[in-house]
Amino acid sequence: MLFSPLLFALLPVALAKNIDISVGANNGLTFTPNQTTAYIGDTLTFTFLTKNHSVTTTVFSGAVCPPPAGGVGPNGFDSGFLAASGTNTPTFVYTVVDTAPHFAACMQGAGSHCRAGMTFALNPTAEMTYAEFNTNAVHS
Ligand SMILES: *[C@@H]1O[C@H](CO)[C@@H](O)[C@H](O)[C@H]1NC(C)=O
Ligand SMILES: *[C@@H]1O[C@H](CO)[C@@H](O)[C@H](O)[C@H]1NC(C)=O
Ligand SMILES: [Cu+2]
Repeated sequence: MLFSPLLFALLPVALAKNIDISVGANNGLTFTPNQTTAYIGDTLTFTFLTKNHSVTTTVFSGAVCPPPAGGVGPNGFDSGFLAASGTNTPTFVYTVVDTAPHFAACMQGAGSHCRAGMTFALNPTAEMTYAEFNTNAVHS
C-alpha cells in the first residue's frame, strides 16, 4: 500500500522501449512502419537509409504539406534534413513526452515527398487515423 505510488511512478520508466522506424527503405518515399503507438518515455529511432529526407511534425488536415521547419507542436519534432550516403545512415531519436497523436511527414522537395505519401503517425486515434492523415497529405 505505502509503496504503490512509488511503483506506479517507476513502472513506465522500467517498461520504456525503443521503436525502430526505417526512412526511405529500398529508395522509397516511406516510413516503415508508417504508424506506431508509444508511451511516455519510449523512444522512436528513425534511421535514414537512402536519399535526403526529414521527419517533421505537421497538422492533421489542411496545410499538411510541406511540414514547417521545426515541426508543429505542442511537443512536435523535426529531424531536419538528413542525407544517407552509402553506409552512412544517420539516425534521429525522439523521446515520447505525451500520449497525444502526432502526425509527421517529410519536408523534402517543397512538400513533394509529403504529397507522395511520405507520412507517419505516432499515436493516431479512432477519430484521427493514419489513413485519413495520409489522404489529407496527398491532397494538400
Ligand atoms: C502503411 O503500412 C502498411 C503496412 O505495411 C501498408 O499496408 C499500407 O499500405 C501503408 N500505408 C500507406 C498509405 O503507405
Ligand atoms: C538535403 O536537402 C536539403 C533541402 O532540399 C538541402 O538543403 C541539403 O543541402 C541536402 N543535403 C544534402 C547532403 O544533399
Ligand atoms: Cu523525403
